[in-house]
Parts: sequence; structure tokens; C-alpha cells
Amino acid sequence: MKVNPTYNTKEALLKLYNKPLLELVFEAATIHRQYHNSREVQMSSLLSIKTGGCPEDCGYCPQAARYHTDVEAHKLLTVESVVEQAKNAKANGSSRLCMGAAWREVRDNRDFDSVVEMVQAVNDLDMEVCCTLGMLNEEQAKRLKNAGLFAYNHNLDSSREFYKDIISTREYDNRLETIENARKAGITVCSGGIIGMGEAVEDRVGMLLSYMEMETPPDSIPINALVAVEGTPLQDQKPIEQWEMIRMVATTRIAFPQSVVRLSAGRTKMSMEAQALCFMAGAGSIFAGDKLLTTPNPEFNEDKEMFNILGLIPKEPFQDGEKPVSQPDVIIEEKKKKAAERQLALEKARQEGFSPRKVVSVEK
Ligand code: SAM
Ligand code: DTB
Ligand code: SF4
Repeated sequence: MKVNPTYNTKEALLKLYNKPLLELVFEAATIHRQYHNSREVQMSSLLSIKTGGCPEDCGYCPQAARYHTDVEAHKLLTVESVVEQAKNAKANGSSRLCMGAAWREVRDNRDFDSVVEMVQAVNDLDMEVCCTLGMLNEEQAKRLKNAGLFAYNHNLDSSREFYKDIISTREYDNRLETIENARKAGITVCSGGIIGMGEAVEDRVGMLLSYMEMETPPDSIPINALVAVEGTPLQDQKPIEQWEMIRMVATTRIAFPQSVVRLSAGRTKMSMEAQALCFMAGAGSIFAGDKLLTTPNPEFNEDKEMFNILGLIPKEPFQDGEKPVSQPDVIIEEKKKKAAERQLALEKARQEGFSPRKVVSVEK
């Protein structure tokens, strides 16, 4: 049961969301235990591979160039540095690495070639590789799949109606297309949203309804609490009540029994008790490590202690899908071949006595 048919209308979802809290948690916990190992929680680490300077206007995002935040823009990381940080995440218990880039969309350039190499290298470490790079066409999705990408994260963020109040530079339908492109390429889909942006409960369940209307709902659904960052239009939003986070996790769990519900941004503001209720209600994953993309997150050690207290176990990789096989990338191979041919031609010319012409300055 990918989607729960009992709750496939807005009215039914609203009623569910507003149920007495402990009844809601109990119903979610019961469903969770039918489809998942309730002691396992995946630790997934985030890595911002290209930070800041984004042309989009997402009202929540500290990486949008037009807002004046403390985020320092940084060009794409090297493959070596990504591998080093992936190894560190794995040593600390993470079985998944999610690489984020502050791009509007993927472009077919050298940076994308590097991302393809990053995907190959991290997949070789036996970690699930996820990317969130903005909009993506079908060809680009196929290239990532071929490199060994396990998941693509692209969020609808909220309901179709509320979305317009938060983002104007790209349409809700563009997002649906990117999700579809990832799906068609055979990549698992990670797609969810943010609560606490000033939306109504109707918008929260409206987002869930958008996922219900898909032919195949997302394999995993991240639920973020807004991290209100100074300099963004949403800087003054009051932190969301922990109860709302618990309700949203539980409602998502019940509506999509087979998907992994990810308790995502906003955990620094949550007590361990509130997080415990989220795990009880079916959260099957957290972002682990002291940084999300640009904002703080609990440290590995803090989460290890929480896992010990609650009796949770870090989930092994590839429990929800086979490890993709990394294939050589045709475009990179072709570029390498051409570079080798050029090098060979240069060597040959040198052997034949060719020396590059000296540039002589001509006096006027
Ligand atoms: N640029 C790409 C894109 O927008 O798809 C990928 C990176 S973007 C930072 C990924 C997601 O992070 C957003 O869709 C949003 O849901 C979440 N996010 C960004 N800023 C956030 C914030 N301040 N609080 C909570 N979630 C946030
Ligand atoms: C998602 O839904 N949440 C993560 C991940 N997908 C990429 C990102 C949260 C970002 C929080 C703000 C920041 O650290 O910049
Ligand atoms: Fe850019 Fe993504 Fe941030 Fe939007 S959420 S401003 S697209 S980095």
C-alpha cells in the first residue's frame, strides 16, 4: 500500500492531522510497525557541494544571492574533498550522503561532470548517494542514474496555493517535472516540504495531497521545520510548535505507509522527547552531523546518545533498494579520450622538432 486510500481527500487528511495527538501518534506508530523496522533510523549526512549565490528567490533560503545573509558563497568542492567528507560521515554512522548545490538547475558543463564523478566515488564507498541540484532534465537524470545515484531530492515545499507566496522564480509544475524526470530515469525520489513558513494546516495537507496525486508517491518524504535565517524574508517567523512537527510526521506516515519519513531541518529547536515522539510516529531518518547545508544541526555525539537512550539503531545502506552499479560516463570518457589524443599529438610534434612559436612584439 503506497498510498493510504482512507485519507486521499483534503477533508480526510485534515481530520487526521487534527485528531487528538496521542491517538494520531498511536495510529501512525501502528502503521509504521506494519511496514518498517521501528528500531531502525537512517542517519543521512548533508554536504553543500556548491554554496550560495543562487539566482532563485525561495523566501526561506539563506543561499539566495538576493538576500543579505551570512552565508559565504563557495564554488564547487573538489571530488577529493567530497570523498574525504563522505568517509567521515560513514565513519560516524551515516549510510547516506546528500549533496546539495545552490543551483536553479543543472547545466551540462564541467561542474556537472565533477558531480557525476562525485556520485561514482561516493557510491563506491557503499553509501546511498542523494543529490539535490535544482531542476533536472531527463538526459541529466539518466547520467546521474548511470553514475550510481540512489536518490534525487527535490521538494514541493508546500501546497500549490501557498507555494506562490514563497517562490516566484520557478513554478510548482517545474518541480513536478523534475521529480518525474528523476523517476523516469529509475532514481528513487525524495520529496517533501517545510512547515512553519506561515502556511495554514490546509497547506500542509495540501502538499501531502499533491504527493498522493502522483502516479508513484515519493520513496522518501523529508519534513523540515523552517530554520528562520536572518536576512531572508522569513527571518521573523516564530519557530513552529514541536507538536506541529509531530502531527506532520504522523500524518505523513499514515498517508504514505511505505515511504521513509525524514525528520529533517529544525531538530536543534526540538527536545529529545519531541524527537522521540516523531520516531514513535514513524520518522525513519534524520540528517546527522553538525551542519545541514548552511545551518547548524545536532552533533554526531548528541545523536548517538539519543539513539542509545531510545534504543534506536542506525540503518544500514540499501535496505530500501538495490545498490546502483556505477557505469563509466560516456561524456567524461570522450573528453578524456580527446585530451589524451591532444597530448599525444603534442608529444609527436615535439619529437619531430616542433617548438611553439615565440611571440615577438612588433614595434610601432
Ligand atoms: N537548489 C536546490 C533546490 O532548491 O532544489 C537544492 C538545495 S535546496 C537548499 C533543498 C531544500 O532545502 C529546499 O527545497 C527546502 O525545502 C530546504 N530548505 C532550504 N532552506 C531551508 C530553511 N531555511 N529551512 C528549512 N528547509 C530549508
Ligand atoms: C531537505 O528536505 N532538507 C535538507 C535536504 N532536503 C537538502 C536541506 C535543509 C536545509 C536547511 C537550511 C540550510 O542548512 O541551509
Ligand atoms: Fe536556490 Fe535551492 Fe535556495 Fe531556492 S532553495 S534559493 S533554488 S539554493
